[in-house]
Amino acid sequence: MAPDMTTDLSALAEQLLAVGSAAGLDAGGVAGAHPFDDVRSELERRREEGLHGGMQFTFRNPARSTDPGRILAGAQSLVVGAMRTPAARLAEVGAGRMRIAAYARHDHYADLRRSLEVVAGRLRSGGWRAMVVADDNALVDRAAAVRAGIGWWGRNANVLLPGRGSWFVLGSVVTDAPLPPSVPLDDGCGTCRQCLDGCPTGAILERGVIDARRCLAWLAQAPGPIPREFREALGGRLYGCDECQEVCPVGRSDRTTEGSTDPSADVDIAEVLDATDEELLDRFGRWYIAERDPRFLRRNALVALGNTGQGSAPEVEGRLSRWLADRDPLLRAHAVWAAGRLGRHDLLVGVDASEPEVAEELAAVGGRVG
Ligand code: B12
Repeated sequence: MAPDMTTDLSALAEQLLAVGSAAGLDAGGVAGAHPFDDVRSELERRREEGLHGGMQFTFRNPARSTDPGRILAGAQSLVVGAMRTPAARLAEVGAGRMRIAAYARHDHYADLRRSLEVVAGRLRSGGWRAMVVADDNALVDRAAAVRAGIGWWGRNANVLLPGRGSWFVLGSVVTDAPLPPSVPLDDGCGTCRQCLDGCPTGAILERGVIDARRCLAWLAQAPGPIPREFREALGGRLYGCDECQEVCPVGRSDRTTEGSTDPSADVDIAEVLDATDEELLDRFGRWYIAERDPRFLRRNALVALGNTGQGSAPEVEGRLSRWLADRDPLLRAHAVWAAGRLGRHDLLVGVDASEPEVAEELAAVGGRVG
């Protein structure tokens, strides 16, 4: 079907934003679909400097992830949408529990894509072509949101919405409709640097530049061992880290305490450690889990056990003993660390140290190799 050129394109843009809002989007804007050349060079620079910490995502092919024309040939515009997630709760999680970052407690991306599909449907019904992308490696979502005037680049690298903060997931409809773009916003961070000072590991190197090798959100997702120097800072986190958003003053008054009563905000360490692979993937499989291997969630749970457990409690001793005897050297090594941190060096006698990573952990905690 040929596009309906009788509708004025400004009116169409307004209609699309209204349709998006009615479909559940909390903010929207329109941007041109020309390549994000500055982001491309930034992705390449950070990759060269190792700041990506081995991540693939948008770093894998920056020429592709910064060019909407690769998603839809002849792309002219992006209709960008933001959907609110809960604001993380401000209180600490209880003993024996692990914290889940606000954006990961529910499938907000599915809701976002559904709303964007409604917008895409409106475009298609007018004869235009339209494709939805959200949290897909094909497009740099934050750059699209900034260009569409939804928010500004926060110092913590997140897109900050005026008066509301960064508790939003972002996505776009790529279309060949030449819509008039929205007006980008001015910077709203001013001289504030609470996120730089508040990041538990100093991962925000300078304005908007995250060193993923230090970022707890990435360390909790990345494969391999959690570097020892960051294990205490990981605290009781199972997935994601909200610290640089929690300390941000933008939208603080708009923040609810819904997280404190949300049953999906945290989970028992024991539940994670005792669950089968299948149970873990059933429950958390929509997350990015390296190699789709739930052992990395157990690895995080062992770190949380070491950070928050009571070394003298019989159930903690039981779990430590169970994982100190596990066949997987990654998990045995993290159990060694947890036992050491809880002062249970007595449990380390006889731990199988035939793999170097376990022997190294034992040496680091001063445990005896039996
Ligand atoms: C890789 C990735 C990560 C990585 C790396 C994050 C990073 N900062 O690079 C890890 C795993 C650490 C991560 C963590 C988080 N992420 Co993430 N992540 C992504 C992903 C897949 C790609 C991001 C990317 O391309 N980064 C590469 C770098 C180069 O881009 P950038 O950080 O945006 O850098 C720009 C700024 O520095 C900007 N800039 C900064 N200051 C200034 C000043 C001026 C004047 C200008 C012009 C530019 C500028 O220039 C850079 C280039 O554009 C996107 C989804 C997607 N497809 O886009 C989600 C995404 C960015 N993540 C998101 C979220 C929610 C998070 C977390 C909050 C989740 C959590 N609670 O744990 C944290 C926040 C950590 C943080 N402070 O960044 C949301 C962003 C929401 C928002 N409001 O901004 C996204 C968009 C997912 C989505 N679709 O909603 N994430």
